[in-house]
Amino acid sequence: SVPWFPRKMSDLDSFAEKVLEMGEDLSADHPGANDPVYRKRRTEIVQIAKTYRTGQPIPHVDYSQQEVETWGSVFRKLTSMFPDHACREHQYVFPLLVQNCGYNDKQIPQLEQVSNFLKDCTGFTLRPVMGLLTSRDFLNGLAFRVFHSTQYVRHHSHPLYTPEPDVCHELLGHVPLFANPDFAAFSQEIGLASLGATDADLEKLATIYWFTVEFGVCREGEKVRAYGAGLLSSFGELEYALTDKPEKRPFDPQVTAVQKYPITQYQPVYFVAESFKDAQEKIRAFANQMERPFTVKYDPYTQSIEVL
Ligand code: H2B
Ligand code: FE
Repeated sequence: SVPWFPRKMSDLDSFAEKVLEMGEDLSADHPGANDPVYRKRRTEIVQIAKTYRTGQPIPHVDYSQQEVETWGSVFRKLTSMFPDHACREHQYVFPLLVQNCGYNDKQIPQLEQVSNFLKDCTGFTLRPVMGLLTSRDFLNGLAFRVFHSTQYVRHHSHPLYTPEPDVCHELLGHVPLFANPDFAAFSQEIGLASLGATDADLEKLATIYWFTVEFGVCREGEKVRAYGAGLLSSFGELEYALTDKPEKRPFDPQVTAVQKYPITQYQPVYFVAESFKDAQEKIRAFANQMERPFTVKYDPYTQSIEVL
């Protein structure tokens, strides 16, 4: 039987409390695990995600000075690297985020403002999330051009490290690319392919997501540049990825989908996309050969999925 999947945007409300391990709790190796003040603050912030429902504005978070300083360290370090490492689409959008959404090292942009900006660019919106969702739920959101975003900040003891997504990773790594129409279409294509996919196909799509949206690199003339958010939000790996140390293979969904990868160390292999349009077409072809007894189409007027 076909796994359940959301048919309309408000169906995403059912994911609100379904988070994996580091939701309200923190796993033992998290830098904030033994800091009760951090844990309390995080619990406070994730209440927003827990009670958020489709159509509501995302409530404002009044970030503390300590949180802003952590963001500031990440912001300064990464923005100094973007000119030589980020892909051209990221570099095009970044100044627009500075102008329109208050991106700077003195304040943490609010998800609501960023979400409205993305909506104007590509129809993508942000939804606050308590922590990691299952791959299925997370990818299903992309079918609606919805990106589940954390709203809390990593622990201040390690400003340049986090074992899980935090608002710095989302805002500096993911958000700029979702403002690009071709990248938005590519991401939605993965989302549409994930609706009602078998567990085996879903694992392949999650692997493709990993090697593209998180760790993707792309060709720019003679050079290779980063577009994956995991790279764009990690100064160490961003540097490493573009050197000759790791292997670079052409992006091909059939091959990429079955590549093994470590999650706690730098990637030994990266896949190089020719362009987001090309990558989108390849994903569509990949989705067409998946074993799914129906096809799906997104209707932006009703924000719902048509099943054909
Ligand atoms: N959940 C959240 N909240 N953010 C993510 O970036 C994320 C997720 N990534 N769940 C998913 C899993 C990813 O690792 C793939 C699709 O498995
Ligand atoms: Fe991410």
